[in-house]
Amino acid sequence: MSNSDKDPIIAIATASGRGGIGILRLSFKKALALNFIEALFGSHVVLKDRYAHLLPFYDLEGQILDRAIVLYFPAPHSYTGESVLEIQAHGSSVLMSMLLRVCLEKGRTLGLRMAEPGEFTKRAFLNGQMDLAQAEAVTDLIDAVSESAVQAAGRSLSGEFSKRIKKVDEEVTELRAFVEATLDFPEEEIDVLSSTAVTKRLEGVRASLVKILSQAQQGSILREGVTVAIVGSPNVGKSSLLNALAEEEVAIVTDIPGTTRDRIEHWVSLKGVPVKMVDTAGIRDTADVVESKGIERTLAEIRKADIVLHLLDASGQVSDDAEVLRKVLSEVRQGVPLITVKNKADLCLEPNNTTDLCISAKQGIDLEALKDKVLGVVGMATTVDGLFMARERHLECLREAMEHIKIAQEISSSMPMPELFAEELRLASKAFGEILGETTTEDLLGLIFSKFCIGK
Ligand SMILES: Nc1nc2c(ncn2[C@@H]2O[C@H](COP(=O)(O)OP(=O)(O)OP(=O)(O)O)[C@@H](O)[C@H]2O)c(=O)[nH]1
Ligand SMILES: [Mg+2]
Repeated sequence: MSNSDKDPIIAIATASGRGGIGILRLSFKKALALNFIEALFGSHVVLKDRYAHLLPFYDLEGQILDRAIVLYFPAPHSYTGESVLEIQAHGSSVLMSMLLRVCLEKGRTLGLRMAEPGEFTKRAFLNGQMDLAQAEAVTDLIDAVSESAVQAAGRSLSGEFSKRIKKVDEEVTELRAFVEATLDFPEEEIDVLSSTAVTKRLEGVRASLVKILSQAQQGSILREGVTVAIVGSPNVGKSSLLNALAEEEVAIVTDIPGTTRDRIEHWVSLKGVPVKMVDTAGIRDTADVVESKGIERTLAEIRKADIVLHLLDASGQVSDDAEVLRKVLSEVRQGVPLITVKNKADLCLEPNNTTDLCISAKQGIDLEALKDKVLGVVGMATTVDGLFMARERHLECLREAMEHIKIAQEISSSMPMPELFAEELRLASKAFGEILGETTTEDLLGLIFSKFCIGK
């Protein structure tokens, strides 16, 4: 039998491992509250709403396992919108699994089962405590890899992203209602679509969407991060650059060409944006089997990267194998920015009269400019404050909505067909609804929540 959204559920909410406190959480229908309190703590126990009680917790044989802080949140004033019991015990992973096992045993007759990943949040969503974009922000907050990502996820969680979506959806819906109202008066049809009121409002919707889309795109970069492959001839200083940006000795650096054989990745935070820097084997013609394999990996990295950073030697000491490099750089996927940077500026006697950035990985010269350049090509150069977190799924919905708005614009400027116009607006609204989870299918919901951690 498959699990139901109505079953009482339990999970350990805290991360496994040693910790001061470990928390178990149960969620169930309000009608079962007294039964659960009795089953877990005994018939004499009465719990006040949202009040911290210190209670002994016994195993099935009546042995005390721990004294725990117990909180009872009656429905609907809880995370899930159901009634919730929270048991805060000492954070030992063994103790936590014992408590979990005993709770499952004691709650067996009440139908208690282990929660699936994300099931608490799924219930919060199903019970209207939050919309889907907010629910997704919960796990984005937990998974955030930088301070900016935390802030952005927090903003989405508090509903800022959803509010923006709702606002533009409202504009679309009003406009649709306005046009649909005229369908009842066919003699006025022709004027309505091309009227300045409609074109202006539609243009306003498009402008709002452009803005939301660009901010959502930035937000999704905070979530997913950016992968930068550092490539170039041997000895140009790729590994030195990785170390300089990582501010630690991640990769081996020597003056022997062909030092790096394998790809070495390291996450760095560039002004709050998570960036995965990938150092690669220097590219040249070689008979060395190991080095060749390394260079094959370099090619694979070039194909995978969001940005390719092509490092050159500014000192003239490394003669680039231009032919090999040209071939290699033709591997760069279409639309992926290629940044050419010269290294060893400190050894460079002539002034840099190209537009290429000239840095020194070893001396730390102009690394800030390099960071700005990297952030610039992904549209993150300006401040990342005030962003909200978004996912690829949201971007797809926004792009779809945008398509429908564009078609509506074409219709309004060329054909007097209010039905078609209204239909495009309806489809745009549907795309917004998918972001918020109003029109999302059960399968997609399952997929989204299955990516959560257990206990959330
Ligand atoms: N003077 C100077 N030397 C540098 C600079 N950056 C790197 N080097 C030196 O250049 C040599 C090669 O540096 P690596 O970082 O190992 O070069 P690489 O591109 O990773 O080389 P492979 O792994 O062989 O492909 C080392 O001796 C570094 O100390 C720089 O900015 N200035
Ligand atoms: Mg190297």
